[in-house]
Amino acid sequence: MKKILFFIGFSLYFLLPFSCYGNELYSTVYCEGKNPIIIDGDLSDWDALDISSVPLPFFQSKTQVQTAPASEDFSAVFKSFADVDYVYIAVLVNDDKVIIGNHPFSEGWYDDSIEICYDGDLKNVSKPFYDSNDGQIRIVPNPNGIPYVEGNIPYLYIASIPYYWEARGVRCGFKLQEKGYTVEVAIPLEVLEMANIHQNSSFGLNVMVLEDDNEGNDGLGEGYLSWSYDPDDTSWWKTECYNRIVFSRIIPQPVVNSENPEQKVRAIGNNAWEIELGLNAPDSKGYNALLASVLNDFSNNDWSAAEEKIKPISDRLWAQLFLGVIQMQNNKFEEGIQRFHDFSILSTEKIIKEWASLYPYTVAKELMMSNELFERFQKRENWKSARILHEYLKLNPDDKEACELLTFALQRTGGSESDSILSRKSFLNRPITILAIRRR
Ligand SMILES: [Ca+2]
Ligand SMILES: [Ca+2]
Ligand SMILES: [Ca+2]
Ligand SMILES: [Ca+2]
Repeated sequence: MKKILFFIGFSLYFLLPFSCYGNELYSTVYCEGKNPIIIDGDLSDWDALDISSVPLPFFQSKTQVQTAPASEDFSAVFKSFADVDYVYIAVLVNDDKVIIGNHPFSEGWYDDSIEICYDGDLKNVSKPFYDSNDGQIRIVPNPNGIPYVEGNIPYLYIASIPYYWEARGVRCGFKLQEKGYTVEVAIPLEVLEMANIHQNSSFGLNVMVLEDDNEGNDGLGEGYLSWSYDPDDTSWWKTECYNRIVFSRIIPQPVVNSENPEQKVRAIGNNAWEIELGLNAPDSKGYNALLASVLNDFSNNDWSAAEEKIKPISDRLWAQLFLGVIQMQNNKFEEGIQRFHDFSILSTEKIIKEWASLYPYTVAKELMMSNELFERFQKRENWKSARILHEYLKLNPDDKEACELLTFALQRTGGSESDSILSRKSFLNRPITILAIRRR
């Protein structure tokens, strides 16, 4: 007996680092037809489903105070089900102070916000990056409570692009409540690469809720709650720790007595940049197949093929920004940066403007600094960073931080400090080929 116990203990010791801690199952219902749920943040339409809620048990602090907050200060549960088109997730958050709308696009995690991290097939989960059926969907309400969708897209350096998730057909709603808030999300099955839902279909998931109560702590929040145990906070770039949702019980097709009113998520002005979003006529029906093939190009590092596919989509806002990101990834820095610059002038939405104008600088910084990025790509790219900053400074010559970062990037490439500063001064009006000569 002792020997057996020893053997089990011994095996666990070796298995633990490789298998992930997250293997909890949430068993729920699915519907073979269309469910008439309205994605508006109001969860009263979920009552008829009679499904259980799951608490988010793990709290990770971002401050000196490590104890978990009281439940009325910060606690959350979620529930989920599916129909023929979507997986639906609802999150109920108790929060005594709801802080929203303070940060530019892609930095919503500094405020109160929700992250849905998924893995459509849970294959090869120890890989240090997302594959095409993995992703992070972050729901971030703007100051008026209208939610934006942020979140990392597979294979890209910095991969939160305005309107991308909406273009894929992801829909979300947010509603302030007396003691917190509620969020409702619909994710098209195509995004999860699930052809349909049948009995015991499953996919990987972590649900996280980020807490900010005062905009203190350098703008960072107090901490976050997580459904799966993810002590190193890796869910935003790999899927190793995710739990699993299983659709184990079919429910009858509900009676749909009237057409749903069109759920306009957001309209942004009345010009060529406009994107129309409706729950019943999602953009995704037209573009999800194309975007799936673009993600496949990404996985093969074929950025030019991806660029050619997105370029013809000239009347969609998301495509304009997505194209810029692909061009940057494809070393077309001048073209890409010009695109973001133009966009930051044209756009009428403040938080997207800020995102676009800062995007090249943020990528340059990320290419040198981030440990997570290093783990994902196994390299730092100082030269790429320097070239991006060079192009960026041509359009933003007064940006001191970018100037300093360029010096730093050049030092990292092996030049001496004086050499770097000299080069930096000569940068602004010289063609990029000057840089190429210095390359080792
Ligand atoms: Ca609803
Ligand atoms: Ca709170
Ligand atoms: Ca996957
Ligand atoms: Ca809060």
